Amino acid sequence: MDKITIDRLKIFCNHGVYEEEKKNGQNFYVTAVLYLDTYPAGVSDDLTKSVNYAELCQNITGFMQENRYNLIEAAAENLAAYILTENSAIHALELTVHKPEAPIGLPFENVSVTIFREWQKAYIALGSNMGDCRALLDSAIEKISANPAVRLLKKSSYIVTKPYGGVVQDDFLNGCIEIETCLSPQHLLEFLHTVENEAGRTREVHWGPRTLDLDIILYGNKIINSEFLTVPHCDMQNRMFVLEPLCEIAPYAYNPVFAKTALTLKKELEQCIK
Ligand code: ROI
Repeated sequence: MDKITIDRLKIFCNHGVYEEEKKNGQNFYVTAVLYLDTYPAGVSDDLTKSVNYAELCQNITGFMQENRYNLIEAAAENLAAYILTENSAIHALELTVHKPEAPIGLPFENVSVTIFREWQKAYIALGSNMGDCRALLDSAIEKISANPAVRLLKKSSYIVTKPYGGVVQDDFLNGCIEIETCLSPQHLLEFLHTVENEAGRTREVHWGPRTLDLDIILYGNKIINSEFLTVPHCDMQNRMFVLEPLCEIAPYAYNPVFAKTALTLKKELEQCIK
């Protein structure tokens, strides 16, 4: 991807842990490497097809001066989210916050933090089999879309499905959405848990009835096996209630563990259950 770099934008502001830093302020410098496609602006010579770096520098300065953080990590994190959500042309961002006047009490040249954040495509499976299922799924999608760090790209139809997993319970209503997000997989998971909790989700019976279930099915082409999260979803290949709505909106969505598309996984599952 192409990039535009803003090098060491000087900003006087008041971030820091110590009272003196909060009161007196000091110089910070921001370096931002913006990853975007410069081709449309390159061939048209039209500023509206790119990022206006003068305007962005003003906005970065405003953000750094209007907000206060103890840590340069927090300043960088929040500034990155602000830049990515306010500028749809920027796909990814490497951001450095330098603090060369930090109160270290020893001779040093600079201290800085550098983070990389990007928009990624992800697929979320939705399910409900308690209460007004349709209203619960609609409201979940509304809440997900209202997060500035998420853009809703596609939404499948809802389908009624028989419960999978052996527990005797009511039929489910299932669907799937395609989103773009600049939340990390872990933060996306935490956000989805808050949406589930707001829908009154409790976790009583394993694989039992639920008001709302939101599962990350795919996140870019990342493979994640952490204590809290497995992506691609570890059982998606066996779940027609996931593959059918997924194939409706993204038949060529790619599962990097199996090196297969959603459509191939669905065809294979259809063969299995025939
Ligand atoms: N079965 C169906 N049909 N739909 C679901 O959303 C669903 N979700 C689950 C279990 C209980 C495994 N079974 C399901 O989590």
